[in-house]
Parts: sequence; structure tokens; C-alpha cells
Amino acid sequence: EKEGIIFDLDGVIVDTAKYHYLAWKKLANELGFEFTQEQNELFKGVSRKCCLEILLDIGNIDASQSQFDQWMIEKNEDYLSYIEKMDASEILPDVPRVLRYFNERNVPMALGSASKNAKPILEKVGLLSYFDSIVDGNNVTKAKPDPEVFLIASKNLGVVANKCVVFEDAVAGIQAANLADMTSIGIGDPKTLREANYNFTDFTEISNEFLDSLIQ
Ligand code: B16
Ligand code: MG
Repeated sequence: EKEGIIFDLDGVIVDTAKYHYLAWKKLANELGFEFTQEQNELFKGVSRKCCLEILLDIGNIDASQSQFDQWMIEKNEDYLSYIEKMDASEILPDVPRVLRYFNERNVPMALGSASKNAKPILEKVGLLSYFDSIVDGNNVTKAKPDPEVFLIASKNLGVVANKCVVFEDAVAGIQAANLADMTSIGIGDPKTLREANYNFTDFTEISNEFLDSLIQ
């Protein structure tokens, strides 16, 4: 049976967390409170709506539904102004080598991200054509650690779940991959991502031999 590879976006392919941070910080400051880089860690892999809920909690702010929606739009517009300026120089180290490696071997690849902006970001950095399926915040109803996003990707690729390999930088993403019965590979701090089947700090640590072992 054939294998399939699923990549998270933010923290795996590009570091968009820094732009999310700037946009959330701007909103927090406008609302009169501070938002630290440390607090931004809690936002990784979390949907836009949940992020705003956490942010308003931090600032102790009650919002009406219409205010809440307005702030969601404001944050996203600010975020998109950063995305607009992205190019291939923002791809994380050795990601293109890994994508090419699987592409040359005809291993199907999908994106499994919580972001509703996944497609424009991949387009901006020139990697969209590598993916056979994009599953993102527009296609899922349940957030990671729910395995929904990865199960849809597996279905779209036509690859059974236990033959899928997931690259993730967030704890909730590793848990989602494990719940989906997929091979989970943590990209980032191995202590934080200790639930992963394999751990690497970044893609430069991953040899072609290891990639090969994933598709045997
Ligand atoms: P958007 P991932 C996630 O991306 C980010 O890590 C998270 O911080 C963000 O809130 C979420 O996407 C939604 O993004 O506002 O663009 O829909 O790691 O799942 O690729
Ligand atoms: Mg991520």
C-alpha cells in the first residue's frame, strides 16, 4: 500500500507565527494591554477564533458578537498585509529538498493547517504546486488535536491513515496525528513535542535515508 505525506504550514514550512504575533499584539495594544511573545506560543496551531478568545481573556475584555467579529477582521487584515510581502526567502531551511524528494518519487503530499490563509501563503512562497491537496481552516470544523484535518487529507490523497506521515510543530498537531493513527514527526523542541514518533529540530537534521525509510 502507498504512503502519503502531510505537512503543517506555520512552523513547518514557513514561520508565519511572527506575523500572527505582530497582528495580535497590535490589536491587544489598541485595546490597551500587552501581548508577549511567550503568550503567542499558546496561539500556535490554534484557530483564529480561539486565539481571539484567549487574547480577550488575557486582556480581561468582554465583547459583543459584532465587536468580536470586527476584531477578527481587523487582525486578519493586518496579518494579510505581512503575508503580501512574503517570498521564497521565508521558506524554512531544507523544506524544498524534502518536498522535491517526495515529489520525485511520486509520493502524494497534502497540507494540513488550521489557517484559512494557507493557499495564498503557499502561492506567495512558490510551493503550492507540490501539494495534491490543501486541507485548511476553510475545510475543517474541529480544531487539532481533533484528527479531522489529517483524516480529510488522507482521504483526499487516497492513502489509508496508517500509511500517512505528518510533520508538525505544535503539540496539538502531534496529538491529532497520533489520534489519526499516523506516523507523527515533531519539528521543533523535542521536549515540547515528546509525544511524536520521531523528533527533529528542523529539516536540516533529516537525512534522505530517513525520508526513504518513511516510504518503504
Ligand atoms: P488564520 P498552522 C495556524 O497555522 C497558526 O499556527 C495559528 O497561530 C493561527 O491562528 C491559525 O493557523 C489560523 O490562521 O488566522 O490564517 O486562519 O500551524 O495550523 O499551519
Ligand atoms: Mg504549526
